[in-house]
Amino acid sequence: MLSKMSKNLGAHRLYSLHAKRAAASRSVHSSVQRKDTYTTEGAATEPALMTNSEAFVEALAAQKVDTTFGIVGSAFMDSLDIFPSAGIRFVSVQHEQNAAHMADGYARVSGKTGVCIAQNGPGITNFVTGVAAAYWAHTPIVAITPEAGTATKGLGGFQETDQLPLFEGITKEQVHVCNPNRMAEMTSYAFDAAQRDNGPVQLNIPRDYYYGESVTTIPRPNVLERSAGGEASLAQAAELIRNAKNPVILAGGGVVAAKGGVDAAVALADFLQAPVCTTYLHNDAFPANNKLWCGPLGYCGHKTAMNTIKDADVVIALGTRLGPFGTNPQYGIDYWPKNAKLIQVEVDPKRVGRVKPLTDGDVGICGDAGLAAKNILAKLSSGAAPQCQSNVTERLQKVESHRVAWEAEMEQLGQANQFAADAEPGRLVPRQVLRELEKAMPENAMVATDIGNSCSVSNGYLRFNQPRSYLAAMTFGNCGYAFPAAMGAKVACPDRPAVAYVGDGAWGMSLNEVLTCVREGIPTTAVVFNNRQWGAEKKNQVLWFGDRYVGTNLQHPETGFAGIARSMGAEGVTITNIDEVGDALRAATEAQKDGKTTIVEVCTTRELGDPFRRDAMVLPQRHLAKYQSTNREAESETQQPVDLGVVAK
Ligand SMILES: Cc1ncc(C[n+]2csc(CCOP(=O)(O)OP(=O)(O)O)c2C)c(N)n1
Ligand SMILES: [Mg+2]
Repeated sequence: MLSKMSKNLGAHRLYSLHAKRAAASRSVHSSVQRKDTYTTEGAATEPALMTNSEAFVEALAAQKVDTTFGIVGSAFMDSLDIFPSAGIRFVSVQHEQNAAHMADGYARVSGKTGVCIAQNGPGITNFVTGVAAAYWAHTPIVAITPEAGTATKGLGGFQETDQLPLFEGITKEQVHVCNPNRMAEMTSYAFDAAQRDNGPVQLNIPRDYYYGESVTTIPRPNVLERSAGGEASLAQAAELIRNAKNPVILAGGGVVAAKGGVDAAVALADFLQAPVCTTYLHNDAFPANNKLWCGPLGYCGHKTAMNTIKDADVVIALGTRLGPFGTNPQYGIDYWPKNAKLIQVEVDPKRVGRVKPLTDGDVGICGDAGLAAKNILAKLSSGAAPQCQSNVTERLQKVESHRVAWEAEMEQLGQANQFAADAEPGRLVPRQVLRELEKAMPENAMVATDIGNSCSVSNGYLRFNQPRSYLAAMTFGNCGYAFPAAMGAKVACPDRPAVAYVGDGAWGMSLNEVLTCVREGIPTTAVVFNNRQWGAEKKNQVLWFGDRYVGTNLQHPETGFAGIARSMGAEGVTITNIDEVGDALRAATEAQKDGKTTIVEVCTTRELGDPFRRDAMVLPQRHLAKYQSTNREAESETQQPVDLGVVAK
C-alpha cells in the first residue's frame, strides 16, 4: 500500500517522503489489516526513497511475511507502526520465549518462515530458549533482534547486551545490519538464509538504524531449487537397495519438510513393500494408516519399529541426521542394526555421516528427502526387480507379528498400575488417558507435545496420516514448548484443530499465554496432565536416588488449572473419569470453531513411564561420611514412585 503510494508519487524522483507523511498516514490507517489484498507485487521493487523502517517492512512484505510474534518495544516501534498498513499481523504475546515457540509452530505447519521480534536487551535475552528449540527442530524462523543504539553501544546504556554472541551456537546464520542503508538487503537475506538452511536466523538491527532514509530497492526472495543429491550416490543407493533382502525405511523430519516428501516415501515403500519406521518425535513422517507403518523409534517409541529395524540389511534413512538421542536403546532393546548398510539422505551437508559414520558400502546423499526418494524409485523401476520383492510375504508377516505383540503389550501397560487409580478415585491412569485422546483426536489435528513423562509416553499413542501435524519439543527438550507452538500452528492454519499436551509442571511456564489466546483470538486446546509432580525428573529420583523427592512434588491451588483458565477468560474443564476424556477433547477442538480456547485438565495418578536418560544416569556413590546414607547400590525395584496410589490426607 505504502510502497504503491511511493511508486505513484514517482519512484525515480528524489523527493522528501516526510512532506507527504501526514496524508500517507491517514490513508494507511484506513486500510489496516488488508493482508488479503497485499501481494509481493505491491512491494517497491524499483528504487524508491523510503525510510529505513519502510525498507525493513517492505522487505518483510516482499518475503510474504504476514504474521510476527512478539512483545512491543520502543526499539522497533517506528517499523511496528506500519506493520498493519503492510498487511503484517503483530501477535502480541506474554513472554518472548513463547513468541519464538509460536514462530516455530507457525513455520512447522505452514512451511513458511516464522518471525519473532522484541525489545532490545531483555526482550532479546528472553528469545534464547525459543531459538535454541527451533535450531534443533530445524525450523526456519527469523528472530529479529533490535539492539542498543550505535551512539551509546559499549557504554552500558539502557537495555544493552551483546546480542550476537547469545545466539551464536543456535542459529544457522547471524545477519547484522551494519549499515542502515542496507536494511532491506540484509532483512531479505536473513529470510533467504532461514529457508536455505532450515533453521533459525538472527537479524540484528541497531535501533537507531530504523531511522533515516535512502533510495532503496526491495529484493525479491531468493528461492533455491532443491536437488535430489549427487547422481553417483543416488545410483549407488539404488543398486544397494536392489540387492537388499530386508530393506527398512527410516523416515525423518526431512520427509515432513520436503515438498511432497511423504508421498515420495510412501511410493518408494509401496514399490519395495518395505516397512517404514519414523525417527524420534517425527510420527507424522509416514501415514499411520499405511500397512507398512511401524511407528517411531526412540524414547517411548514403538517396539514394532525397533524389532523391525533390528533385522534390516539396508537402512534407507530419509531426511534425518540420525540424532544420537533418537537411536538410543529403548525398553532394553539395542535395536540399531550395526551390520546393516546405511543410506543416509540428509539435506544439510554437515550432518551427512556425522552421527553414524558412513563406512565401506554405505551411501551418504546430500539432498532433499522427497526428491531423493523419487529419484531412487525411478532408478529401481527400470532394470532388474529388487530382490526384496520376492520375499514380501515372509518379511511383512514378521512385521505383523511384532505389531500384534506390541499392541498387546501396550494394552497390558495401560492396566499395570490400575491399582493407583482405584486407590485414588478421580485419578486416571496416564496411559489410558493417552489412548482415549488418541481415539478422539480429529483427523487433521496439529498436536504439540511438551517435555515431561506423560507427554513423552504420548509418543507411543500419537498417530498421524498427514505431515506437518506433530510438533513435539524435539531434542532441545525444553519444558514450555508445546502450548505456544500449538498457538503458532493455529495462527498459520486456523481451520485445523490445534492441541497441546502439557504436564502440570510445564504448564506453569505456559499458562500465561492463555491470556494471548483470549486477547488475540487464537483458539487452542491444552490438555494438562495433572500428576502433581515434575514427573520425568522424579522418575530419576525413583530409579537412582532412593526415592528422595527433592524439588519434584507439586501442589496446586484449589481452583485447579481449569479454574485458573476460566478466570483468564478461557474455558476450563476438569476430567476425573476416563469416560469423559474423549468427549472433552472432541468438545474442546470443536469449540475452536467458535473461537474458544479450552484447558482440559486431566487428573492422573503419579504413575511414570520409562526414564529419559538411562544412558546418562549413574547410581550415586559419595565419599564423605555425612553423605554415605545417600549411596545407592541398585535401581528401585518397583520402578514407580513410593507415593503412587497413596491417598493425600
Ligand atoms: C526449561 C526446562 N527446565 C527443566 C527441564 C527438566 N525437566 C525435564 S522433564 C521435567 C518434568 C516435567 O514435569 P511435568 O511438566 O509436570 O510433566 P510430567 O513429567 O509430570 O508428565 C523437567 C523439570 C527441562 N527439560 N526444561
Ligand atoms: Mg507433572
